[in-house]
Amino acid sequence: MDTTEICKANMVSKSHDAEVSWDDEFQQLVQTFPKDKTWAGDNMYFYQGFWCPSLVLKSVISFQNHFQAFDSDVIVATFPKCGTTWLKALTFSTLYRNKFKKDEHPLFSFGPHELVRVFEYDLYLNNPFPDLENACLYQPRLFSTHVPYASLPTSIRDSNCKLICICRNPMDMFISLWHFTDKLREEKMDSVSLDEAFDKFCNGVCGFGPFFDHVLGYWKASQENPNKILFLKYEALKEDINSHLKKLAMFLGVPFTEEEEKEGVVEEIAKICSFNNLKELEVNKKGLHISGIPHTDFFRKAKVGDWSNYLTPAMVERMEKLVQEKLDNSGFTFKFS
Ligand code: PAP
Repeated sequence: MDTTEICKANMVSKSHDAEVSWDDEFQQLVQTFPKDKTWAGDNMYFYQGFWCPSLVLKSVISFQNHFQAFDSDVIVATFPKCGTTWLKALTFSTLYRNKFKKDEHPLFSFGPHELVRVFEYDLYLNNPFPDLENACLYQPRLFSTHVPYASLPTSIRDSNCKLICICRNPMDMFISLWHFTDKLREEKMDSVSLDEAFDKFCNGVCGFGPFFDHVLGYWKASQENPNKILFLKYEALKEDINSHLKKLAMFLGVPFTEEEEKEGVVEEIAKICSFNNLKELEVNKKGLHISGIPHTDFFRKAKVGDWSNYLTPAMVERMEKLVQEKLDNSGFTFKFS
């Protein structure tokens, strides 16, 4: 073996040692966190004030420790089931609209989750140092996360990168997640009933929850720093997508020109990203999301108020009280129908 080979071998063995010791450290760390189950029966750990699914705890920590944000980065930050898929499609299409020809839109060939990759379930899942330079089709870089604002890597909070958030009323969000975890529950013996899941949800026990802490964390940060964080509501986008697309483009620093508006570019993006269009695209009808869940499971009904078909009057009353208590004096409101 020559000197270079010996050096290389030493480096490999050192990085292997570092990995092993981080694994040991991680296993010990995990033992110290309070534990509960997701609705599908998987473990979750209470880490830094939120319930982190065990699958992504390690990748969340890697993301926190190693991610270096650029000022030009754009990050879609959401609570699960609040409109992530839609917001990814809208942000991608708006930000990069001049990078591809109209009839060659990448959404025709890739799902929104493939085009805007998520830190914890994808990029950092099995790799503390993923190749982020090749993780995005275009520049500036565009990523996503479900991690709460307070637990974001410091470089995201301290840099000038931009965050785009979307929230949704908790009753529709809850029902959406209930359906999403349906198949996962079928496969597990120790999964929970709708009543139990609702009780857990109201008590804040839900992946990336408590829900209200997550939503208010981003909302308050957006109030303090509106140039850095754009906070959107699913129901408001449903009511008027065009004005929200203009707001989004302005926030991203790529406002629609008068000519673009005359040519109907805003309406075109709204149409491409619409539920009916995305749901019917071949690319979204087949294949699996990185988490192993079929792409089709990300497109269900997309209705505001679907909760009324599932929740009992007692559940609704409990949630209304909770909303009142949690949002008291915050100036924040939800639309339920
Ligand atoms: P995620 O956070 O796990 O990625 P997310 O995309 O937020 O999931 O949630 C899926 C919900 O968004 C589904 O709602 P539902 O269960 O009430 O139907 C899904 O139907 C809805 N959705 C997906 N794409 C769109 C879209 N283009 N426009 C509006 N809603 C959408």
